[in-house]
Amino acid sequence: MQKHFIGAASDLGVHVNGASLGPETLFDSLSFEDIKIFKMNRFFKKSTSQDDRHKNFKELYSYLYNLYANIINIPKNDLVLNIGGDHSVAIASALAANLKKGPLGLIWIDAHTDYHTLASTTSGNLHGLPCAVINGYGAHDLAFFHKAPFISEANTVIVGARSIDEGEYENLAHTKVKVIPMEEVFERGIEDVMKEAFAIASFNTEGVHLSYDLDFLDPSIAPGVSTPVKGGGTMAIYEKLLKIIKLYRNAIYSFDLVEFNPLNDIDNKTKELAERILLNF
Ligand SMILES: [Mn+2]
Repeated sequence: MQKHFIGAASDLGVHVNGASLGPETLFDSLSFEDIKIFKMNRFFKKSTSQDDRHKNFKELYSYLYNLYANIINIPKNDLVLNIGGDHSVAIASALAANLKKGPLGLIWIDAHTDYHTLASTTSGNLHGLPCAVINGYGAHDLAFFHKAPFISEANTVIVGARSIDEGEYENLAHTKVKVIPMEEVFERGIEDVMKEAFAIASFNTEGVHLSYDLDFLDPSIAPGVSTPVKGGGTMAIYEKLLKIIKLYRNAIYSFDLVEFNPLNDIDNKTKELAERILLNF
């Protein structure tokens, strides 16, 4: 089985710049053979208006469509490792994976739930929507290019959430998505939580799309992200999670590593953690 490293070099989904530099910075020091980087249109000027509730929508839509179309053409049984970029790029990777191999389950490791819709977002930053879009929840305008089924809410687990907006609570309350907040990760341990997550995501599915947002980790060990939230995964949790990913390797059909922002990194801390996650595959 061949591995394909995709550099989803876009930060169109977030008001902070820098996540678009993530893939190149990471691939710089690693010697992966099959790498393809998708850059943003360098002539496009990102929207910064506070009043813009759907920032960079058209540009992001075209970006995702192109990424999706490319991932679909990767042979079905090869492993796609999609490196962001902000988390909106997971819309392309997860839905392409579900089209090729579905029905898949979804495990979303993240400080945020990313469960806004175009109607509920208050910031207008579209990296706050991808988990909902992948479930086909609400108006999934960001994924009109995707005609095949979405990933079932009942097979979706969000792990590590500790920053959930009011609108997201309301959206999630209408779904069967299992949310395991960071507090619960500390209480039960990451092994127990991930065991449950894989059980839910694997139930009657053909595999799991695992989406790892680096802001799941505490900013003290991983400062190089765009939207850090205190109270996240410790170094011990990070190490355990590496082993868990290895243990469940066969259940993982495709993988995202997102939100690495080199401009916010300190002493390459985040870069080194991200590199080790990729080398783990
Ligand atoms: Mn996220």
